[in-house]
Amino acid sequence: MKEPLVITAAICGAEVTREQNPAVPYTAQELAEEAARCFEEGARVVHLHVRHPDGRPTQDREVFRAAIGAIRARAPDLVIQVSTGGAVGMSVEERTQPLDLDPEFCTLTTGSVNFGDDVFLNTFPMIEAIARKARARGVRMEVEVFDAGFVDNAMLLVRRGLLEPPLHFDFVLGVPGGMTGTPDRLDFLLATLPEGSTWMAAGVGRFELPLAREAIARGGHVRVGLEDNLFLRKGVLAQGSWELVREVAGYAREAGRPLATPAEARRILRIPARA
Ligand code: KMH
Ligand code: ZN
Repeated sequence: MKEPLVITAAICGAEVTREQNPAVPYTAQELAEEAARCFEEGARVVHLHVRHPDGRPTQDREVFRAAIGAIRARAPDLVIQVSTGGAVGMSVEERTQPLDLDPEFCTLTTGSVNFGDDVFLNTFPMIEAIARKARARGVRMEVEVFDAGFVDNAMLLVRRGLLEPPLHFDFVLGVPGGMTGTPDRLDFLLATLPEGSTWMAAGVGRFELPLAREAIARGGHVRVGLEDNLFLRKGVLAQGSWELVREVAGYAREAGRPLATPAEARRILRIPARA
């Protein structure tokens, strides 16, 4: 049997707005509603950012606490992955607040990258501080790869004792300023992966759905959602991240990949069971 597919839903992000797509959730209740719908469509992980009620991104611990509580109430089996990336320009202290809540899973970006007209800054001292805090609290990390050297940087952190293999990688491809989202870029990154790693692909913008198919065909996992892409098809806004999850679940069916159960998703991602 083929490896079950883990779909992550990136439902909110820090950059996309309701002006661009009215389905972008901001409040705890909206995030929970969207997360639950994504779970029903087959997502097993929600990649979580939070917002102030007016849509401004924040990494405030209490805003995360409210969102996580609301999501757990609606979809108790869903893995909640908190962002430590936040929005460009945030400090490490700001970005790492959700780790205080002992989440199951978090992100760790292992390099800096041009991000549109901005820079998503992750110096080694910043990366190490985030990894140290996650490690100290026993939070499983997903390495976010926006550009070619980020896998090598992650291996440097392994040598420094801050990350423990086998690692799990997310190739976020198609950000203007980072690596583009074509199959040859995916293949390049896969060739650099250390033995035993798990991985998924998150195509940005028009790369999202084509890259999902490529990842499924190569035995990887997939992230989709409004954080990365607002459209179901050219010119057609997605009604929510759940619709993008539904689309990918259809690709999995066509490819003969079963969708992971919540328990399988935790096993595949090596997320320890928590009390
Ligand atoms: N919002 C981006 C600048 C993450 O969540 O860990 C960073 C980001 C990565 O979204
Ligand atoms: Zn994110």
